[in-house]
Amino acid sequence: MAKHEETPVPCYSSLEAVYGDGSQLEEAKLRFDHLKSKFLQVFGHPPDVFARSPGRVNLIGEHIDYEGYSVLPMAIRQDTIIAIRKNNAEKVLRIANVNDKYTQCDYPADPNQAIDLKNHRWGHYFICGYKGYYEFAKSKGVNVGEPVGLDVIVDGTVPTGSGLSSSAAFVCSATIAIMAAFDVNFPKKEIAQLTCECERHIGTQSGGMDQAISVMAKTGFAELIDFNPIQATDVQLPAGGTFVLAHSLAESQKAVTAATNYNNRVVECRLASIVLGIKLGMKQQDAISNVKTLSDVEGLCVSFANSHGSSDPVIAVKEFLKEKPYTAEEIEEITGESLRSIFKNSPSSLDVLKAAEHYKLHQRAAHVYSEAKRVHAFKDTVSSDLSDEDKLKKLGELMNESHYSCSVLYECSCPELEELVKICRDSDALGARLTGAGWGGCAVALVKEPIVPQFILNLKEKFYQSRIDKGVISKNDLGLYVFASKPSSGAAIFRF
Ligand code: NG1
Ligand code: MG
Repeated sequence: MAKHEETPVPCYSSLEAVYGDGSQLEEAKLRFDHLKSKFLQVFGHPPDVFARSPGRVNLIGEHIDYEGYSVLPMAIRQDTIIAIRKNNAEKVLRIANVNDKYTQCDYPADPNQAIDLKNHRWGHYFICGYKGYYEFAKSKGVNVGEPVGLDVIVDGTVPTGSGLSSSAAFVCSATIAIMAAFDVNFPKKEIAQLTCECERHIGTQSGGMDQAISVMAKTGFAELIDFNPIQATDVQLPAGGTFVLAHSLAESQKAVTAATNYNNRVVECRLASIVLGIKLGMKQQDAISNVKTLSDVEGLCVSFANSHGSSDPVIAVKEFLKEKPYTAEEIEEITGESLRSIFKNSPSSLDVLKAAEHYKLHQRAAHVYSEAKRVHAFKDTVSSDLSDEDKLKKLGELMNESHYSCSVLYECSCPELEELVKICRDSDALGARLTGAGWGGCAVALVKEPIVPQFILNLKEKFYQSRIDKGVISKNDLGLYVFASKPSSGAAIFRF
């Protein structure tokens, strides 16, 4: 039997395969019916086909996918559904949304169009998938023919800017919907790779975690995702624990703040790895040309650590990267080349250089290497012969350590997340941490199943009530911001 990730995205003729037979199915039926009637109303004909892809919560392994390290997310039930139909009459991509907040975006049916990053629009994420599909299909020798128009309606339930990957749910469902409209399909792992590259058209130098889990998830399992090549290994979480997601209500707009937040960290990691490479004996030019990520110099760091009786790459970080932030000039002295020249082929990195005052190489590298280890410790704990109770306790500790590292070394937390994580721990979570890119968005807490209702009540009282009183959120919407989550299924196509 082909491995799960080698098989194409499944195509179903009924909703049960994805949404089960409980209350989720009822909700899904309403959404699909609404999409259909809205499609008819906006475009004057019914859609041909639907695609869906879920959001995700990352359990552990933050800001290390783009450094080549494995991560451990699970899909959540919230997803993006897209209804689509080819429109041969007009060479226009008409992207509408069931939510009136997102007004219709029209684009030319041109796979070579540039995305206007200076003017962010929600429809840009669809264009990421559109461009990516054409690039990929051509590379696979698919006869793509002349571009045609597409009529599209989007319905997303993953809260935006929440660290739950609404963006990947959108990009993946868009890409898969476009493929379905053109009657092609590919192995899931190839779609995971392609959609990761697609999303980079929006200007963030993302790793591939979100797209990989959105496309490859399986009901009932978290997945250990490896990169280069992308691979997913099922992880069955211990019985008796539940992951609760809670929104800090600080929205992180990654596409807008990339230069100072997300891409800044990608650049800092690249600089840290080049400097480590040089300090560990590489020629300057070799390091600049060949070292892309911290995983590329891990071997050198470990060899150094070995000579000190350890296998921990952080030993090399402590030895060779100073704790005080580096100025650009200090790094250029080591590399023998200007930072502008090192990043000359990456416009989004040049934006980072413009905005940056200094570079914290020690802290970022220490986070990445230690977080990469925690992911494996998490996986090893799950498959160990500890009791479920002891496993859960250990997983909680690893989550707490991960949060500390994100907050102190990687500095991707924010005051609201700190407050929320503290409240989670004070309310007897076994562990709690920010999830996703950070700078806002959600925390994830591991909670013993029997206390989940009380735990959620505590959060409501200690974190949300004051925000309800101030009118930041409405009491009726609380369920959108704090909820327990089970590992859900990945992308799918529907033809009814
Ligand atoms: P969010 O911001 O939650 O979508 C981002 C990246 C991931 C990963 C995490 C941090 C994108 C699409 N996703 O996730 O690849 O790097 O941050 O672990 O940029
Ligand atoms: Mg995202």
